[in-house]
Amino acid sequence: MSGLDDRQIETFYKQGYLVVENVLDEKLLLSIEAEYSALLEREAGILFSLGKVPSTYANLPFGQRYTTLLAQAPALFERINISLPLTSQGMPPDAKVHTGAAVFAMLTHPALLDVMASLIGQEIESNPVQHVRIKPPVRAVPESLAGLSYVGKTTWHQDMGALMDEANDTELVTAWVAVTDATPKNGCLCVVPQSHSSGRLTLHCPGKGIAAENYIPASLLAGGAMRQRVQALPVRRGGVVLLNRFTQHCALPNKSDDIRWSFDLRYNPVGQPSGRPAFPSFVARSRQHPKRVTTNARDWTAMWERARNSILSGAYRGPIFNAERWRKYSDSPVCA
Ligand SMILES: O=C(O)CCC(=O)C(=O)O
Repeated sequence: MSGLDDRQIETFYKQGYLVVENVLDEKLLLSIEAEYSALLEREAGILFSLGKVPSTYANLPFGQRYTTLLAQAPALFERINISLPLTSQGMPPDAKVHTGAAVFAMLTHPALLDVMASLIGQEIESNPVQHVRIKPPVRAVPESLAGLSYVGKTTWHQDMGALMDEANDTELVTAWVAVTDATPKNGCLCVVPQSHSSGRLTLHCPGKGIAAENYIPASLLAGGAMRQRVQALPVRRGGVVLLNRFTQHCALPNKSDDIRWSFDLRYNPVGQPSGRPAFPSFVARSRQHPKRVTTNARDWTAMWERARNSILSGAYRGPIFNAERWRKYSDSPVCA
């Protein structure tokens, strides 16, 4: 495939979302799975050597192994993420970000960038607001993690709600990549079609317990007309859901017996503020300045290492996440 056709582009602009099947090829998906298997093997070994788990569960298949380890060592979800933790209380000294070659190949995959180019042009920056979400069956999710969108369901929100004010005008597009098939049963995304046309909501409620999990209260969802209009977005492995930055969306709980695995990636035109200045953006494609393109995972890893060291050493003095942005609405009756 090479980008979107006119009808797809029109649908994206009209509806605020688009499901595109068959963007990423099987070879890439298998290499991502292999990379994560090796990562889990390493993390299981570390947890075992620290006495946090009684076994490395080496004989279990990937999904069951991850689910079992996570239930006993909840911090695991953060150690396999493709971004540093979002914290307003200081970065943990052992914070990690996974920057493997297969993930980098996904971020810069020509078919994915062609899709992006159809929407934001050929000068494309990879935005550091990006996550892996490997979600165990909801019945296996520890109570302490149920409210976290990395593990349990995801509450309604606009992606702009997670960015700092510097990115209010950034033309951000989310690319939600399915590694496993995503279905209503295992927790696919849902959107309110055309909700992007109302623009940026001035109110998200701060997450209960975890500030970064801010959400749109039901009464404010697309003018309250939510029930009639919500659309579930199933997509097959290798497919991508594209979201406008204002589109109101959520993800259902995983009521299946296996994991639901996705990556949410974001892109914006080169040079626009990312909304997360502590973390590194990189130029993924540029026709005007090809030399500025980051072409390998080693350089990308070095960017995250620098960001991490700069935050930990105190050299970076700005905020990582603006937890205060929505906290002022804590006492608002709509957030009760
Ligand atoms: O996959 C999920 O659970 C939520 C993803 C999401 O809401 C997003 O990418 O903005």
